[in-house]
Amino acid sequence: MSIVTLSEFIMERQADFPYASGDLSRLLADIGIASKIINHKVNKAGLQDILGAVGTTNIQGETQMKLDVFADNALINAIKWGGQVCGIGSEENDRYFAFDSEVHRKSKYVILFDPLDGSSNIDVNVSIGTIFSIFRRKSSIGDLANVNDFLQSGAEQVAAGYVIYGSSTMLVYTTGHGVNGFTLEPSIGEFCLSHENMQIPADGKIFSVNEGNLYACSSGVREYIDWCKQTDKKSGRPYSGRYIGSLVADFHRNLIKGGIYLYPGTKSSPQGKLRLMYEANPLAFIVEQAGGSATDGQQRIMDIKPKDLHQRTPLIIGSKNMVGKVLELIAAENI
Ligand code: P6P
Repeated sequence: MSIVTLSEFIMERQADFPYASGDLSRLLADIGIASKIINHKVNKAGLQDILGAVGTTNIQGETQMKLDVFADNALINAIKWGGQVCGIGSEENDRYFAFDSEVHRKSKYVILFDPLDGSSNIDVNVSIGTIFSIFRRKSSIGDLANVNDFLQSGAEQVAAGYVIYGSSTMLVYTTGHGVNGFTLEPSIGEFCLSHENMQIPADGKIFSVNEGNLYACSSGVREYIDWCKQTDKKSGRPYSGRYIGSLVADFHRNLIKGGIYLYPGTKSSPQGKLRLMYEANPLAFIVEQAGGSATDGQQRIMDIKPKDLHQRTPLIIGSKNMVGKVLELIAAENI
């Protein structure tokens, strides 16, 4: 079977965008470069002084791990050097960056990312991931990027993707024309097409939720998890609970096998834990392109009009029929 590298694939698919000048293609390639740099470090994490905390916290008050900060810098440097964006928003930085050079002011895109999601798993060698979301800027070409370039609903995304640093390293992305996965071939240092036109099964037998939070969740969510645990009449066995504690890893498994991931709101945190702009939105774009659904329990994730770069949202995402079942039970709790 002939090898198709990420760069070759991006260039081939550029024809999906009749007016594309190649900027988005170059931006996606820059992300691929940063991912290889991060992957190299993640694979060596246990051998270098790269584990553990930096001694600082991000805007969420979460302890910044050395690898978090490394990944953030790798992405910012690769993307800034590429010159394809006028601004960057990142989980690791309180405010967005607006790049003031002539090249960057003329760029068409902004990007938001979570440089290393699941960082609490870094020290215990569990899969972690990078998640990114790309918008066309709203401000005029030549101006500095402003906050409105970033605070766009997910439906406006032009591209989104994630990298999972697991038993193998994969980059999965969409530009609104389906979802394609690329596996890093270390011997040639290239991401190679391995999962073309990914589709999530409409049904699955896997639910991913932190059951420690369940009693604080709404009755509809609790009822759904209880339902999953009932013995299934046809197969004679209940669903399986699989929760890695790393969103990208749980999402990726469910994308391939079918399943649902839930991080709902709770009484103490009605907006849940996950961030809209660089976690929920990009994965929602991917899952919908793959035939699945993503909701906050009341509305489609990609319809949410953001008010803040780091705002949180409840997230229920995965196989269409499983998400539909949760929504039925949530709707019934208000009757
Ligand atoms: P909890 C990691 O911190 C993360 O953002 C997701 O990757 C993961 O699914 C979730 O939080 C785990 O959160 O509260 O269950 O430990």
